[in-house]
Amino acid sequence: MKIGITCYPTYGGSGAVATELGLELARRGHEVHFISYAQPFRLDKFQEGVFFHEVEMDDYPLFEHPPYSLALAVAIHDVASARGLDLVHVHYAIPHATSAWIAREMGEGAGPRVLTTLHGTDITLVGQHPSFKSITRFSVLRSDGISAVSQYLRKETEDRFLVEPGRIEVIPNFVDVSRYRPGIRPSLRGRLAGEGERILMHISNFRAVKRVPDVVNTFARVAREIPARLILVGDGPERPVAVREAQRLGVEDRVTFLGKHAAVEELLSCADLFLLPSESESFGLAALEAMACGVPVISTNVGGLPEVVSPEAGALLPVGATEAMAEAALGLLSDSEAWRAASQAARSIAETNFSTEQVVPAYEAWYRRVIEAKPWGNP
Ligand code: GMT
Repeated sequence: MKIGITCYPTYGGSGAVATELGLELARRGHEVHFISYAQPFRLDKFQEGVFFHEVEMDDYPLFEHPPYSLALAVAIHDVASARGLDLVHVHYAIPHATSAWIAREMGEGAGPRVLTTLHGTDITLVGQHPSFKSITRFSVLRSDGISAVSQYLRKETEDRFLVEPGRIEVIPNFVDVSRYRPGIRPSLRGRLAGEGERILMHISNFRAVKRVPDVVNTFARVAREIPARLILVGDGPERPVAVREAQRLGVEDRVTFLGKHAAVEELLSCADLFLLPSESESFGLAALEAMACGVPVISTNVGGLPEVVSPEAGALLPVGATEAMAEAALGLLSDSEAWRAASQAARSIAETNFSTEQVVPAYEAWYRRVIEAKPWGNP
C-alpha cells in the first residue's frame, strides 16, 4: 500500500507511535510518506520506503497566525495525487483530521481514504474547547476510519462526541520488544547514578497533566529511606516547577534533568522504577516502553492506564497519592524478590499484549477493511 502519515513531529507519544508505525509499515514493504511541518523526532535515520514531505508555509505580514491547517491540507493533497496514496493516516485529530478531510475533498472523488487515530487530549481536553469542539467532531466523523488507542478513549469519544457505538476501533499503542528490552547498556547505569543508588525515572513532555511535581514528591519520600536518584527525561512548561519542588524538598542534588532524548530505551533499561502520576492519560506510551525494558511502573489509576499497567507490574494509585506511591516504590525497591516478579510481569505484558508483531498487523487489517469499504458518505 502507499500510505501517508501525518503527526506532530515534536516530543510526545502520538508522534512517537505514528513514526514507529510508519517505519514498521515500510519494513513490511509498504511505501510510507510522512507529511508534517518538521521531521518527526524519531525519524532520525534513513530507511528504504520512507519519505518525508515538509509542509511549505509562506509567511505574510498580514498573518499573525499562519494557517498551517490549510498548508497541510494542500501538502496532503499534493503528495496523495503525485504518489497515488491509497490512504492518509492522521494521528491526533486537531487539526490533522480536518486538513485530511479537506485534502480528500480536493481530490473530488479520487482523494485518498482518511483514517484518524485519536490519542487523548484531542478528544478529552483540546477537542472540548468551544473553539475546536464542533470542527473536531465534524472532521473525525467524516474520516473513513476512526481508531482510538484505548477502550477508555473510545468510550470518551463516543460519549463526548455522540458517536454511534461500533464506529471507533481500538488499536492499542505498541512497542518494539526487541529494541526496548532489559539490560541494553548496563555500563550506562554507573554514569547515571552512584554506586548503590536506585534509579527512579520519569519521561514526559512536562505538561501540567503529567503532574511532574508529584514525581519529585514521591521521589523525595523514597530518598529519605534509601539511596536513590531521580532521572527526569524530557522537557516542557512544568520543568521550572519541578526544579523548585526538588529545591523545596531538599533533593535537588539527587535529581538529574536530562532534557529531551529521542532514543530512550538505553536510559529506561537502566531504571529500577518508572513513575507516571498523570492527572489523565489515554494510554501512557512511556509506561509501556518502561515495562518492555523490564521496569516496574507506578502510575495513577486513571484513563487508559489500567489497560496498560497492572498491579502485578507495579502499582496503580489515585491521582495525587504521593505517599502511597512512595510506599509502593519502597516496597518494590527494598524487596528484590518482589521487584523481580514485577519486572518480569511488566516485560511479559509488553510482549504478550503490545508487541509490534501483534499491533501493526491490526493496523494493516484496518487499512484493508477501510479501502475495501465504500468511501465515507457514499451509501
Ligand atoms: O494528548 C496529548 O496530550 C498528547 C499525546 C502525545 O502526543 O503524547 O499524548 C496522548 O497520546 C499518547 C500516544 O497515544 C498516549 O500515550 C498519552 O496517554 C496521551 N496523553 C493523554 O491522554 C494526556
